[in-house]
Amino acid sequence: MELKEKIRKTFLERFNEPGTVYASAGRINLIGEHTDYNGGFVFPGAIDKVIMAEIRPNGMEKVRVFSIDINEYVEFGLKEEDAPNEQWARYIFGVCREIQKRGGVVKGFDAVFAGNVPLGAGLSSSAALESCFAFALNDLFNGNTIDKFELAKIGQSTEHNYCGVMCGIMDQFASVFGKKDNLMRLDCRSMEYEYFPFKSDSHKLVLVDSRVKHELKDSPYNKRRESCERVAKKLGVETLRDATAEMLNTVKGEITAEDYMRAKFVIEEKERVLDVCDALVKGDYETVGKKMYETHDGLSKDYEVSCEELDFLNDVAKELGVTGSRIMGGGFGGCTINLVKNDLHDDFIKVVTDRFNEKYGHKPEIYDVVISDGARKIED
Ligand code: GAF
Repeated sequence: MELKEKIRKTFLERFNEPGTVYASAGRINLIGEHTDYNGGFVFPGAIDKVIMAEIRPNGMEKVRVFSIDINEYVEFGLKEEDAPNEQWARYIFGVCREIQKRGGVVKGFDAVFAGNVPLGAGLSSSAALESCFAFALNDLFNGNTIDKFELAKIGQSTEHNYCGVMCGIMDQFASVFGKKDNLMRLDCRSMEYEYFPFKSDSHKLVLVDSRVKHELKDSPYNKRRESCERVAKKLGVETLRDATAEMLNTVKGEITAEDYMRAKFVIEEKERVLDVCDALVKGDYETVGKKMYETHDGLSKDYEVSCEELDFLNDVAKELGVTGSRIMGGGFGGCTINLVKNDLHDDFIKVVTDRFNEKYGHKPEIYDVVISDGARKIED
């Protein structure tokens, strides 16, 4: 059964009357990793995999919500002390609270949701969930008066204040602002952004999901951020966006070797995003791909957020002549994103699947990327 039909049917069974259906998307990121919380550039796009929810105000002071995928039902109130224990419900509770903290209105509602964004794959299922509810609650209770950037920030603050992940703005931004066939370059300092049409006749974007669990909470993600902040402080700049390789070298002896490697990666990565944008405009996919491999090396060796399986996927891609390949998202598992020539596409998928399976005893999931719209109302 299709996602929407499944949600409609379950909602009616549980709550008797229909509500309104909303969705928001997972994301990919072509390049610009761990740059968002350093005030740098990112280059994401929303994809055709979504979290979808049917929602209806219930006239009560509580939220009643059922997750089809987890097969769990949770109720919670709307005051700070009402926070649920279930992690998935905390995302929704956090969104409600963050809207209220900004002076927005949230009243009781019933909801059923499900999704096809693979969990823990680095495709931002949590941002899709937050953005779906932020968008819906803006529509249902606030007459769409909360602007789109604020909706993204509501998702980000939810991660910070209710889920323990000190993430940047990229995932929620992509999920809210995504536009079909377009990537977006976001300057995470000024928050200026630009759409870049991405429809190639010669190449495809392919995700290879190692199915190694990716969980940012309790992962060293927050530690990476702390390293960057320490170095920025040492350099007397607000974020590493304002740092250069020369500046970093002047403090090399005064910071730990680890902090030095983290900052070095971030400083190099912010330049790579700009280079990739220029190359894309010229249709120069070779340069785009070369930069993607450089990012992978940096994430693996300097930022140390890769793992054996992802390095293996990257090696196989390189060996097969894939134009570009790298670990995508926060790291510690999840997917590689691959820029693959059309005539190599089928062979690449076959060989990478077989070789990974041979080595690790399970097949990776393969997803062809379809760049799609972000948060939206699906049906009244
Ligand atoms: C995760 C975070 F949520 C993002 O903010 C970003 O830092 C990303 O990792 C790494 O680029 O997805």
